[in-house]
Amino acid sequence: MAEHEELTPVETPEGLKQPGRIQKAPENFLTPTEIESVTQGRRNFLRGSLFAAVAAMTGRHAFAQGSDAVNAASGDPYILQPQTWATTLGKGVATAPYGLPSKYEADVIRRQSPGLTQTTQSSVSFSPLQSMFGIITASGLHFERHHQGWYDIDPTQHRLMVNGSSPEFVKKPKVYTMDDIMRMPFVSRIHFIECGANTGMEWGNVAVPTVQYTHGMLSCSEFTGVPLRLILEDCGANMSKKFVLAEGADGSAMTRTIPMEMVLNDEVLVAYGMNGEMMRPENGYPLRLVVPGVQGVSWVKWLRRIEVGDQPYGTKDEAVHYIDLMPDGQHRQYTSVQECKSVICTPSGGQKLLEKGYYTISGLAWSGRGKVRQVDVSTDGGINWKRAKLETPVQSKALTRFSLPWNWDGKAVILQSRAVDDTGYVQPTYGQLRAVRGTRSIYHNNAIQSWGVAENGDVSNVQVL
Ligand SMILES: Nc1nc2c(c(=O)[nH]1)N[C@H]1C(S)=C(S)[C@@H](COP(=O)(O)O)O[C@H]1N2
Ligand SMILES: [Mo]
Repeated sequence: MAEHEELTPVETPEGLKQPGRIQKAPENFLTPTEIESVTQGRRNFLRGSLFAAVAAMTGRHAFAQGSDAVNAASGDPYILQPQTWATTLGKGVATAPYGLPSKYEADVIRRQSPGLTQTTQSSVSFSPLQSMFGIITASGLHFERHHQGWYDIDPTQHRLMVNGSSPEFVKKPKVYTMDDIMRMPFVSRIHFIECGANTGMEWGNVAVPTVQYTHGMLSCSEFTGVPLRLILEDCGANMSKKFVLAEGADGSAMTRTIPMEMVLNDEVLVAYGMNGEMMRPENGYPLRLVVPGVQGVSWVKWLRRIEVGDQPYGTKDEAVHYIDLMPDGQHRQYTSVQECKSVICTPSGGQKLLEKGYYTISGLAWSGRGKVRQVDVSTDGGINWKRAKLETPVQSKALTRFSLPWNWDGKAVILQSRAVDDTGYVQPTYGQLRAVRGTRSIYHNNAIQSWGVAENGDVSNVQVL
């Protein structure tokens, strides 16, 4: 049987050029050479990528308006021709023993920000929020933040040690193997993780072009692991001590103070699972701390030690980094909870609305304090607001997907979303945030994001006070 043949690429028929289409950000297109490097070893890739370009233009970013019949009538070859995939044998089962995305999705990848120094070990890759659906981040698209690169640690060589800063704080200090940990009772919970520096460039009025770079240090997964409380009790820890220290096994000496209060309510997990499988090496395999609602840096990866203590540790990543520079020149320390925030992902910066007409505005909202209660969307730069629909069930300290139907009349507009959490806290404007926090901070920017839509349909990052 001959290998799969690609269809001969055909010009997009006029009938397919429908209203209501969104074009991807130009930088989110891959060149054929880049697609080749992603789909290496595939035959006919050039033809395939041409076809991909056509498919991308008319595919899931297109908003069909009941015009299939029109297309057929105008002679759409994709509906009239017998397709290769209907007339030949497909590929065999398990030709891809571990399933991968379609090659036509090769532009949906993590990226380093053009606004940051392109380093390798101590760097960030951002999640492509503009291309994601629902609330779960596919594991291969989970953002990465490493202070000294990542490791694929052999789980048989990984250990977790539990001790006290003073011997009487932990009666039976222990060293656990992965086998020990995985025999214990576990829970699975869906939570977002956001780096405290997410949206940090915007403090300094730097408008990075796409939502991937403004908000992409954000992901949400189902995590599986053992509540830290159980492990501490197993070691006879004195649970009335106020803090624990979490330490990673990598060379960055990542150590963070976690309030015992969070451990006692069973939210902090020693996790090994992510989205139904062992977590990915980039995200801390085989063991990481999950600290729901708290900034990413406290989610210590490659977790190797927990110490029980009676005061905050003030480690380098608590004294020098992840602190908020206030207008009076003082630093605010331990502002760890990620406050309520939201962002529109489509349409968003770098995309283009190709025609006026119907669109579904869609985005994400979250709060480190609990559930999202409400999201409002404005299409006039914050003067009028409409209540968006929230996809249910809304979960605590997890991403929440919102959407709003919208008819674009072809005029220049400014799109915004504003979230409210179940404590009643309302996501601030830039004006409100700067009034308290000044302009020179990096961390914990949860201000309302604005996307300007120009008359020609170009969407760009704009700041509204
Ligand atoms: N051991 C260790 N843990 C770490 C880090 C690290 O460099 N080393 N980076 C932290 C930071 S700053 C963030 S934002 C999150 C990122 O998690 P991710 O790479 O799974 O997205 O991990 C945190 N845990
Ligand atoms: Mo971070």
